[in-house]
Amino acid sequence: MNTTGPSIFTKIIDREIPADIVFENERLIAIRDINPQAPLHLLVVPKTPAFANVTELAIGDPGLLAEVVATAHNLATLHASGEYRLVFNSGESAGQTVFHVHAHVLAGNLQDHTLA
Ligand code: D5M
Repeated sequence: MNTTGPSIFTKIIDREIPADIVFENERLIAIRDINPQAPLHLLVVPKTPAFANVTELAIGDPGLLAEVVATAHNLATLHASGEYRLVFNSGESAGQTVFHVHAHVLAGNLQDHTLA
């Protein structure tokens, strides 16, 4: 649970700050990462702020996690070849900086990249 006020993603969902939104429905939003690590680098973000990381999401709403994965596939197909890398940083020491669960969708020439 987020105890430090609205996350940057909640502010984007609420249109308080701008973002390049590529997909949105009632439960998810997808935006272009502000600091892309691959030719295609999207973030698929559940709108609920209830889950800080993918473990919490998997336990709390596995259907929503499945929707994140399906959306990643659909967007990688629409914006790239359909092949993609899905990354969930979970915890500060793993590189997580925003504690509102989100999937990094990376696609295109990833051979030279390690992790987002
Ligand atoms: O990933 C957090 C990601 O969020 C990181 O790759 C940068 C991205 N980010 C941060 N602020 C923005 C805005 N305003 N627009 C788009 N993308 C943003 P993590 O896994 O927590 O390190």
